[in-house]
Amino acid sequence: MPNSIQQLGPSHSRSSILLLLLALFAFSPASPAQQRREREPNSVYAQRRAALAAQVDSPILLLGFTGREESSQSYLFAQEDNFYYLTGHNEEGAALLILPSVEKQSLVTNVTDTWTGPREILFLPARNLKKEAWNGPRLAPDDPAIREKTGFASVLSADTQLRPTVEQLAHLYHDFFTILPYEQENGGYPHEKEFAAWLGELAPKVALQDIRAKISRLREIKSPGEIAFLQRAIDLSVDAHLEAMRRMRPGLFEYQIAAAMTAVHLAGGAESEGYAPIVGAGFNSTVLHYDKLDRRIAPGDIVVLDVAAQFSGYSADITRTLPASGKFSPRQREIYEIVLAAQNAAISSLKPGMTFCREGKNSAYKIAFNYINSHGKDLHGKSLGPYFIHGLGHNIGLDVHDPGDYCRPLEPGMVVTVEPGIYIPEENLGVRIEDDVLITPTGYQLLSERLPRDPAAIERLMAESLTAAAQPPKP
Ligand SMILES: [Mn+2]
Repeated sequence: MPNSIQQLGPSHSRSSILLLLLALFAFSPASPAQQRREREPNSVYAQRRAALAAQVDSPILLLGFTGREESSQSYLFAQEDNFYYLTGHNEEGAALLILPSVEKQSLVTNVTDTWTGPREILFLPARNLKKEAWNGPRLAPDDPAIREKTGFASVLSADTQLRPTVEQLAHLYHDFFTILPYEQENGGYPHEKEFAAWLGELAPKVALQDIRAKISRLREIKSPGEIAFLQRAIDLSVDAHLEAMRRMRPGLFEYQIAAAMTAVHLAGGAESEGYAPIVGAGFNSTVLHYDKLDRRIAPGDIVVLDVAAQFSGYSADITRTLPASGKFSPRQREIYEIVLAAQNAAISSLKPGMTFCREGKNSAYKIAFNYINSHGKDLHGKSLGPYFIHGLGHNIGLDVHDPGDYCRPLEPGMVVTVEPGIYIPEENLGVRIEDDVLITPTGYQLLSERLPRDPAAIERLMAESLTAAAQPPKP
């Protein structure tokens, strides 16, 4: 569509071009929304909001993503994770207000005047038929069944009622809670900055407090519904890794293995990849977040596949390391077995109270690190500890790197990855094995157990498919 501007001859005035640009802006469709296959019951999202409301003494105001976060043509709208966690709402331009469950009168600026409105409000954009002609129907505040659909008793217009509500609250409270901008990876930074600035302008006397840590704390413990979604994402990812084991051949490009895995995810019902697939052969196996995927896999290569699906918003995170030709070399097998034993030692230690901290007596990281550091040597006779260059794992959930503090003791209901690795660039040799684990009251449950890790089992599976491929087709 922007190309049509070039068809305007020089005779057109600047103002007509400006008008055209305005028209394009006004009528250009927002990005289509990513389909989420399933959703938890509304009561689950309501419980999360109630848990948050019980922890604050001032209103919480959150803005969902607008749908203008990216200009890429392949961008599919996907709600901001914290907003989705509290609402299950996956459409553009929504806002959320949660009032504290207990009013503390001392914190209200004018004690004779208190908030008598609803205790929580979902703000949605008004129906826009022009946009719907492009993108399909969206929920709107005046839908007859909007309360049942969203689980909110009060759904108001984001266009006309959000601003006056915020202004009214600004007269009553010293503080608002929102998600304050920070500049870490995946922080949603420009969106947060824009919203904080808007709030600051609208309510200049109100101090903005950060609610992020309180939501993160809730997100660390998964609900049964979240665990079920994660299990579906994990199962699809296991299927994809099994397919990769069957297909792996020297001569294929890394991207062809990734494509075969992605196809399994999508055909099985995944909405998308959990993250950009990593398929790294040879030297690329030592690049942690390798993203080029353009090497032709050579005989004798080792191949790291860190690929997983997203289902209903939740991402798995699984890595396997395969011998390109179907059989590990003695050196590859030696390093593989060290990583596997380190992973087994770390996994079997998992239970409430253990941590992923680098230090401390309950550190599962140290169990893995110490194993790696005391087994095997590099080409110079040195210990392998320095080749384990990342942490032991992280929480997974709505984000493949879900919020969490590595040094916080594990609790039942957390779902974490366990992913030790050894990366020796000098030998073109990287090995990572990554599995997804649910922490239970007494220990752990390995959610990705169906996918072989044992090197002999992997070689057997690869050999079976090579034999099958060598058979003449059945008549
Ligand atoms: Mn990971």
